[in-house]
Amino acid sequence: MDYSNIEAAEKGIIIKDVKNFELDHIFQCGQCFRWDKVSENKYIGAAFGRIIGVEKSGGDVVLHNCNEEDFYRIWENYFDLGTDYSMIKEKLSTDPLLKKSVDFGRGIRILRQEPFEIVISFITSANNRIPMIKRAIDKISRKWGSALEYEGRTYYAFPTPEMLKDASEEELEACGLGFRAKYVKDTVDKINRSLKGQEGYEEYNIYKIAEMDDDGCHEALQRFNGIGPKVADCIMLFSMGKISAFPVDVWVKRAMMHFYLAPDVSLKKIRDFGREKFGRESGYAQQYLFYYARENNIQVE
Ligand code: 8HG
Repeated sequence: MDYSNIEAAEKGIIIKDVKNFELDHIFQCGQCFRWDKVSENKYIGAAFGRIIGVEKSGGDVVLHNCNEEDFYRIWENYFDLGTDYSMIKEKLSTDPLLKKSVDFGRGIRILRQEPFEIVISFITSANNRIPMIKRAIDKISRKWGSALEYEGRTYYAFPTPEMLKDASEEELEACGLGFRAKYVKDTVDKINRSLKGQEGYEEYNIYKIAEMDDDGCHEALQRFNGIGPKVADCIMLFSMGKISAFPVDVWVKRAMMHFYLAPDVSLKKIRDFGREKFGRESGYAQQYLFYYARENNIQVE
């Protein structure tokens, strides 16, 4: 566990003695799209139908607009506070090449996000850039999500499958999804049918998929149009607790080539190599590498 206890504060709670928790590392390492930096020590973001402010204060973390009940129901798990990241980092740092990335992103935690939001977000991520993905997800939330008030401003939660059920391909395209709009529409439709128990759609229940073992989950997600191996890896790692996932995008590819591999290697081979090398907890290694490569803009000759 990476904190000692929580205390009540005015309109929020204080998480005491939090280890391995850096706001920039967590929110800018590529795993989430709904958090904004509002000052040096504070981010505001929406998840699980709530809006909160997260502030670092010495060794503590303050969650604004949050009560004790929400902390134990949502945020303790969301921030993966039950996991001891010192142990993970120690293990990964025995590889001297990986240690550099681990030291750089020492405050990363893998967020446990809502599966439906993450399925749609990472379908949107295909051949896309992070600022564009963020903008599209924001537009979808404004158009179909519930309004949330915080400090006199209005924010929007990411919509549920039910709220998105009538979104047309044209409307989704207008949110900046481009060619991905048809995949999002089709996926929303399949998920809604499966959640209603419609015959023939059982295999599209993402909450059941989340309970499968890692390899089964990776395979099942790829039954949706618009989800290939890379997107499936991101979804299972960022919302289904499958930490052996190893998403290989252009940054992880560059990092792996920079540190370990010859240039002309396929994405599939890089994935297999990474999982072989880093084992059951490959997802963590991948996140330190992604953050290091992207922040340092590493290039491979
Ligand atoms: O955290 C991420 N890991 C990997 N491997 N790829 C990611 C992450 N986040 C993210 O957006 N991507 C993908 O990288 C989406 C997009 O294809 C590209 C943006 O740099």
